[in-house]
Amino acid sequence: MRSIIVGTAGHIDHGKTALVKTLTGIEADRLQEEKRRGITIDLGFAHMDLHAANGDLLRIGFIDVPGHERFVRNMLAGVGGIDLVLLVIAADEGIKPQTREHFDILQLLGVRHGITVLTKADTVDADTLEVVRLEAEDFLRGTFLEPPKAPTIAVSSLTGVGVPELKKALIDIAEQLEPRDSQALIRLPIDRVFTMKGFGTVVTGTLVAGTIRCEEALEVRPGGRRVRVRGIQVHGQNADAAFAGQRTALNLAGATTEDLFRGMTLLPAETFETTRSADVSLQLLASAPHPLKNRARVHFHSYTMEAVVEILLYEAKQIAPGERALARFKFDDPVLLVPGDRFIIRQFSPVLTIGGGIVLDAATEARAQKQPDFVRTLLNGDARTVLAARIARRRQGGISVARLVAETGRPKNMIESELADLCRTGAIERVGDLFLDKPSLDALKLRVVTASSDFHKNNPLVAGISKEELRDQVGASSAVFEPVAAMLVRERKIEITGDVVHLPGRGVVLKDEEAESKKTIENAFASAGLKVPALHEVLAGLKIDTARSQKIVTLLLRDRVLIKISDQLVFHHTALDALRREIALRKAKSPTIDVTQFKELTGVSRKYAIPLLEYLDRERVTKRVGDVRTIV
Ligand SMILES: Nc1nc2c(ncn2[C@@H]2O[C@H](COP(=O)(O)OP(=O)(O)OP(=O)(O)O)[C@@H](O)[C@H]2O)c(=O)[nH]1
Ligand SMILES: [Mg+2]
Repeated sequence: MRSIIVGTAGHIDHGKTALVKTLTGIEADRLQEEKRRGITIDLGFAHMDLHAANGDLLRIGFIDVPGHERFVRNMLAGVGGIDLVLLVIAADEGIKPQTREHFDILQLLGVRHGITVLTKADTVDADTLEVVRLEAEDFLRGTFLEPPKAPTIAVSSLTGVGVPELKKALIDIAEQLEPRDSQALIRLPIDRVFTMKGFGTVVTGTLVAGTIRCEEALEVRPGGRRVRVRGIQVHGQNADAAFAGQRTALNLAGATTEDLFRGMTLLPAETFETTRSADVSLQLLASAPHPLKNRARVHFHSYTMEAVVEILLYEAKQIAPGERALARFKFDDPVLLVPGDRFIIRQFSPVLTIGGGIVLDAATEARAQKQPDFVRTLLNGDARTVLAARIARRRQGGISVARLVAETGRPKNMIESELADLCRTGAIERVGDLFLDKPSLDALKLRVVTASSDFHKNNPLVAGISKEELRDQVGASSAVFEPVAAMLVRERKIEITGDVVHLPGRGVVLKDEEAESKKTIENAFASAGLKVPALHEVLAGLKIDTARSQKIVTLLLRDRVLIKISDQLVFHHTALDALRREIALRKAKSPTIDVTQFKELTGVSRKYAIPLLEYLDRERVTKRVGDVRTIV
């Protein structure tokens, strides 16, 4: 069974609702006020089944929109998800302002299929009908509704004239439509929220992409509330699943009617992010009354959502009526947008549709500055080129598959297969869980090697640069740095010893007398046990100058050959290890030790005993309690 969504469009009172009723038998005007005033105010819904030529069932959902100029914003909430439009023109009135405005909107939203319906055919004679037909033909020239590519059918909802032809035209067009993508990520812009007795919260909308099943966990954006699908209805009938292109009602657990509004979107959980800015391709209608200036504020409509937006033009100071330009939109509040989304802009006062366009990028946080070359690639490039550009934009930061899914709104498996292609061509590379473009990765690798080599030059007596310092210097995240360092090790560009990075074959290069001095210092302390000499005395006995001998000490401390426990006292690590062992042995005899006992145990004077005990406290070998220490 195929499902398609048909929208009505056209001026007030031209017979849209009457036409939907004639086709489906359903009265789409459901509000009291609509019935009283005889006009449509909000969206109306109806449906019918037809049989395609091959006998297949065709389920047609109708979205009936209001024609009144005051309710264009409601019309906008309905037309975002339609496959096909019935442009309604009353034979007794011809083309009127909202015929034009609705038709502008349909074109800006990229609607590509439709039928022009000349309604109220019973109210005019054949000549007048012919005049209106010519007027319509003129109006539609060069558009997706240009006859004879798209049919024009005269209908009377009163007499039923033209209704069979209209149904046949609907079937013909429905058969040519590309089915919507049920494999894509779920996207349901909410158009109604209400409670149903015995069920609780119900939302409705046109499922523009994906498949929703019962019990599915979904997310509402903006806000991020998690909900569970308790029940599904498609065109008023219970269903196990709703597929892209269907009018869908969902009974939701996890949210009340106060939490949900028209304009919110239901999405797969933890997949998308909202944004406060987006880069777009914008077109100003030829009928717009003024040029659009940089920094103008306008109403923004996309699917069922509306917002206020400030327009920052990319290059021009203003856009003239009829022109296109790249722009960055700044939203007052976070919105959910995905590349490829169509939108409409309307000026504030008087409220009037002035333009629209297509969202190119909603992940503008990746670059605070405008990004003209990148945006042009998004506008003109194929899916793979766009993906490569999205990766390159992140430079050495890289980007994960999950982030690419969120940025593009495209399913994971498609992204992964394109990533595999790009990796094969060498344009991008996998780095841990992230993907980097080749030039950024090469530049980062070079920086790591250069920084390591510079460190050796500036610190000849140190084994190498610590990993963390190196990572900081090259400005990489741990997620990128670790795998890149591992790559460089495999490529024999660097070596890593413990936490220290150095170039292969490099490390500390000591001159002969320095090496000899190092041994002298080490021996002096190793043989002293706990009764260590003063460091300055040891250094004074060396053949090298103080600056160099200090560097050697730094090196010994860094490698933890010597350990400094106070400003004055330095010990060889073997002496301290032995001390720990002795303290541990003592614990078997006594759980505590005081200063006097410590002096006896180690044979050191008070001058050494106090700093040593304080060191042991810091090391959590002992714990001071008043005058004694417990052995931990
Ligand atoms: N004679 C005649 N009257 C019609 C026909 N279609 C609609 N009407 C009448 O025209 C009036 C307006 O029709 P609606 O269907 O409510 O018009 P609409 O386009 O839905 O109006 P809005 O939703 O307010 O924009 C009603 O009084 C209808 O009875 C028709 O084919 N023939
Ligand atoms: Mg109506």
